[in-house]
Amino acid sequence: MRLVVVSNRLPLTLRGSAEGWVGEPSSGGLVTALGPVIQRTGGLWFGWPGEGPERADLERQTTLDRWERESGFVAVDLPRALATRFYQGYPNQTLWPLFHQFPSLLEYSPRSWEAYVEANNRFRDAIVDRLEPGDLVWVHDYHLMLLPRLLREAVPDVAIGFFLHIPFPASEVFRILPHREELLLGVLGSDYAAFQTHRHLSHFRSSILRILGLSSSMDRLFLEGRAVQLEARPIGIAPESFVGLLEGDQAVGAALRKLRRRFEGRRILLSVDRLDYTKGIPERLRAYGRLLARAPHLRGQAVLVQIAVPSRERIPRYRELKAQVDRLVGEINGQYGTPEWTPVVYIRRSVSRADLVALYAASDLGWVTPLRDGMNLVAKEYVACQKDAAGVLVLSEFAGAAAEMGEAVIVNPYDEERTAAAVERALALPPEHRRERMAALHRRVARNNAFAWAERFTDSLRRAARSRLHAGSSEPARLPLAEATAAFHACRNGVLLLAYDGTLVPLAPRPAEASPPPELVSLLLHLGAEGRHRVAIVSGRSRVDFERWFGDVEGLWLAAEHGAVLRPPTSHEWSAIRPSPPEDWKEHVLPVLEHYVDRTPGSFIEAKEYSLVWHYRMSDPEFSEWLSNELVASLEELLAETELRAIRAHKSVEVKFAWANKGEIVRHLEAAGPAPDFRLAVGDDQTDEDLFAVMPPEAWTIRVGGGPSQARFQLGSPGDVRRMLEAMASTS
Ligand code: ADQ
Repeated sequence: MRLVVVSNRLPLTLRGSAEGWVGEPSSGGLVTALGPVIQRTGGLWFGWPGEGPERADLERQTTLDRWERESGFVAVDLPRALATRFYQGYPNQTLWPLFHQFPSLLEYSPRSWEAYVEANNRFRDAIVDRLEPGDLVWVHDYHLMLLPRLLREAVPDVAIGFFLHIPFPASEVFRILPHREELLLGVLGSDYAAFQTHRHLSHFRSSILRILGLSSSMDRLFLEGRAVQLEARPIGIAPESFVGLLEGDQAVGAALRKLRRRFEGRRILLSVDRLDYTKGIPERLRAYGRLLARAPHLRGQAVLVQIAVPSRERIPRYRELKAQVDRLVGEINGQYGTPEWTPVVYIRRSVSRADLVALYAASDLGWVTPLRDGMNLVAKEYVACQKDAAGVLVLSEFAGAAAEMGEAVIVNPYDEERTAAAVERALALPPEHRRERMAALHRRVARNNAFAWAERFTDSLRRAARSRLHAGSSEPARLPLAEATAAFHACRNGVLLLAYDGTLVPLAPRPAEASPPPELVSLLLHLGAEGRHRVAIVSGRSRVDFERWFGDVEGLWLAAEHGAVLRPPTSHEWSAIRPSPPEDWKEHVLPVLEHYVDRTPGSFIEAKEYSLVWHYRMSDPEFSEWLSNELVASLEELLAETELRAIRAHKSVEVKFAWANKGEIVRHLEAAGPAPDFRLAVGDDQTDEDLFAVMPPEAWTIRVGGGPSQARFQLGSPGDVRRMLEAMASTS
């Protein structure tokens, strides 16, 4: 299987030089880990190759063609104006600050959103042109969150995975985002979506629940009849590309010796970051200032080496940060520096891999304190270079890396005083103690490396896509509309059983608000063709609701309370399917439900003749979902020896008689006329499964919304059901 990687940048950036167009390689762990897989599987890597020239350039195009031929790197060229609006717009000025929990830095304009959509579409077009059956497509990061869905729509069967490198924010923060629904649905176009940590994954799940109303389990969710697998899959580094240099490279050896000479007798504290406001550089510098203030013995001894690569310099916030860092470095060096000692050595550019490795190895302390970070690879690189050494890692609790690096000294970077104290303590730890911690960290970094990460991701993606293709019985197929319509048109005696809420009408926040529009009633009557076909609404609703909405209507069968009571089309009389049971059971169940109402603001009880329901549609979705499990468990215990059952439905728990189920009603309806030659049953929740279960195999059983079901077919929404019924009514 070919691996097709999609990331916003290609591993090579194209630059014009005196010798013509040249590709400058980027050296991230992503390229190191995925490059060999691309090579081995004859795969492709799609990405932007860097800014293009004003006018078409033949030589440039020839270079790009060669990249594609030789390395599988496919350039997705974006017109200049679009590229600028895209990179400086929605991803970096809207998503980046918001996902890192800086909502006050969020900038948004409709034009930047349009550029985001346009760029994602261009990626889709480039990929679709070159896809082959069996390809595994792996989409990376926040620049391309719409892409999985765009690809799914264009090539429904393709295997698509998505990995988010940056944090996914708490749902309260995420919901601020303009176009939040599109982003979530975009990602859910994939078969498998993975995040750096369980916390990010759980934020994603709660956003899906709160914004799209879709529940998920820990590791998957259903939508549109597909499963999307979810997982936390922390990225690793390629340790050999650091350790290898350390052990075998002469330049690194020389650099290391030079550093040791220069800083002899001193303690090196090292920070390496992109110059980004999420990395906590000013906070760190201030904490260092406090450290020097509180620990005079470190003056003249400690040196903070801060390396910061400028990035996104066209965005004003980044220019401000640069000025702020310059100022803070100046202040500390001015206040504490001596002719023999500079407290902060500040290097504001990219350093070579050799120099970086030497610095990592020579440092006594790795100071990695982002305010928020998806993972933070610097923490892992530092550990990789400290094999058998006694360096200590000071790590922010807000870096994804903290979830895996418990042996580090974990700090809250916003608390500068305590950070300073923690650094002071870390420097004072006995060497044996430091060595032990570092050894444990080192083993983990070596094991959860970039190769293992890539392999596990592709394995999970492959499995997720395979289970979608072979979903078999648990997942109904899409309804072949023309065929169903034709079968109905050809029949003489049809029986049509239709659930109400969530099937004929959308779910309403308050049950009383879900009244049927008049066109729906006439559509249903029309389908009945004056008694030729039996059309029944089969619902858990009470007969009071039915009376209010369908009181004067003649021509429809109405089954209320899941089929406990029935009203035939020609009469206004309801009859019970079984003799009325004594009502005293309610006295036992009601107090239990009331206890849950008291605990769950926004929830309420609906009392019907044959059942009691606890509704929590308007309550906090996560809390009430969790509480409903507890309720069902305690009801099951209470009702064990009775005819009553506790049933879960959409955002509700219902206590009803086991015999009052929708399956019972089928028998009654079939007996009420000639043997049917067409059967249709449409429903959307668990109680409708009783209906599907008693239908013969050739019946048209349809589940509305995703998820496993005994139905043969599925439709997406009540709107789709309406369109189907209209098609059936059109010539009947
Ligand atoms: P970044 O925000 O770029 O990545 P990080 O994980 O720290 O952050 O990676 C930075 C890389 O750049 C490291 O490999 C580091 O060695 C290198 N680097 C930084 N400064 C340098 C300098 N001055 N000279 C040379 N090299 C330098 C995003 C997310 C992270 C996530 C990664 C990977 O923001 O949270 O860890 O993707 O998923």
